[in-house]
Amino acid sequence: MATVVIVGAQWGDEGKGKVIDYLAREADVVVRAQGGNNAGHTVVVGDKKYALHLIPSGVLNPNALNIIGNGVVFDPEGFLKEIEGLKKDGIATDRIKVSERAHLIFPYHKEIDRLSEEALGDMKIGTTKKGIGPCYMDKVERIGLRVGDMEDWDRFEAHLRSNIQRKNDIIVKLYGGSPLAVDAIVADYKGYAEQVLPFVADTGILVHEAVVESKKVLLEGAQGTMLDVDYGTYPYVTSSHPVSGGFSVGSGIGPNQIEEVLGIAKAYTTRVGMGPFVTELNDEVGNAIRVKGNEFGTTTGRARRCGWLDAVVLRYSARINGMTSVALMLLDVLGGFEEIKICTGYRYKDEILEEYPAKLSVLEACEPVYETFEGWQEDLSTVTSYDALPENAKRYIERIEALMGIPVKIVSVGPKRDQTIVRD
Ligand code: 2SA
Ligand code: MG
Repeated sequence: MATVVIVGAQWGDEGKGKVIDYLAREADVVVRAQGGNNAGHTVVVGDKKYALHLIPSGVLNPNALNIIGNGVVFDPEGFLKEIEGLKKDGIATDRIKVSERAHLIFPYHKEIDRLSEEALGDMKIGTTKKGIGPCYMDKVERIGLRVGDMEDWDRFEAHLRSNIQRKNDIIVKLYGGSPLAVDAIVADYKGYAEQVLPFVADTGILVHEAVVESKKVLLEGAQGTMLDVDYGTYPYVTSSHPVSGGFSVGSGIGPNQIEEVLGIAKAYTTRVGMGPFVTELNDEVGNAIRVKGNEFGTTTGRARRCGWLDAVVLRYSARINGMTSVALMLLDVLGGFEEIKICTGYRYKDEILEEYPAKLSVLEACEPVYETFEGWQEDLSTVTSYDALPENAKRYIERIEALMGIPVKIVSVGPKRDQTIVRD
């Protein structure tokens, strides 16, 4: 392992947390570069389950440096709660650094996220309501406040007061909501500043140095390719770039310094929130997958939509990310089905599409074209080598490799660290 990006190949929740934790045991540095605490990574160590949202999964490795990069939107309240939780479990939090350039999330971002979703009605995105989109909007509008700005308190406070006033105007006049209390927010952030500033650094330098010194650097993706603001199912996307290209900008290294792109794909497909999903199963099979795979959001607890594996998505995802290999997750969940399916193309009017369409109107009219595979009845959760997998499971994996044109290097058969098959 050198400098590796871990990227979600689908709509998030592919099991990235587990792979990151697995690789983070050998990593010197683990970096988050986009998104915020809308992410939810579940990591299982022994019998203990950790739900991480903002802090990189490498925090469970006592030797790794954990970096929240400049591309992240940073909610200090959420961050401090997570720190608190980790401390309670006896996990050291002194190896966490936060970029001074990361943009701060404020209560008005969350409030506007909520009100905007409400106003959209049937057209709502189904966001996590963590204020992610509104915070990135301010960043791009160039009125945002960054973590490092809290160091010059007087200047920060003046800017914050003016921002709250401006946002209150929007909350009241545009959405008919109630204005937020200015002094209370200022006081809260004064408290956060004291607690957060000791973590702050020019993190780009730290990542660069690690790369130059050939240390093992893991760039930890959140969400997934199909939620990318450019490449995902726009507008049903998040406001950042979860694709591999986003990691250079979001962490502060050059694109040529990223050596490997490991895509994480679930053995089936899920998404939370609204938007097109060609292989969605609104039936008993979909339900069975949801229950067996425990497909409920780590951040919001929402039931995830479930369906068969979509190789149109995976091929697209492999291309956009320049994926060099794949980790196939949650394969054990597919055990017990008589037959399982992979979607290899979309039927649209009289055509078969093999490339993922950009237009919602086309996507909504697409029907999946399936290849059907014989299932396996064996329980995979105790299988420790590729050879010991049932033939039908191997056939399924090898077909995925052929469809994506890259090797499946890791197969996961359960949430625990030792339920991981690594192929040479
Ligand atoms: P947002 O809040 O603006 O980023 O929402 C925009 C869309 O992005 C989706 N999104 C996610 N999809 C899957 N997993 C995510 N994280 C949590 C988890 C989700 C949860 O890991 O389980 O707990 O519900 C995540 N974060 C954002 C979101 O559903 C919208 O479709
Ligand atoms: Mg998740």
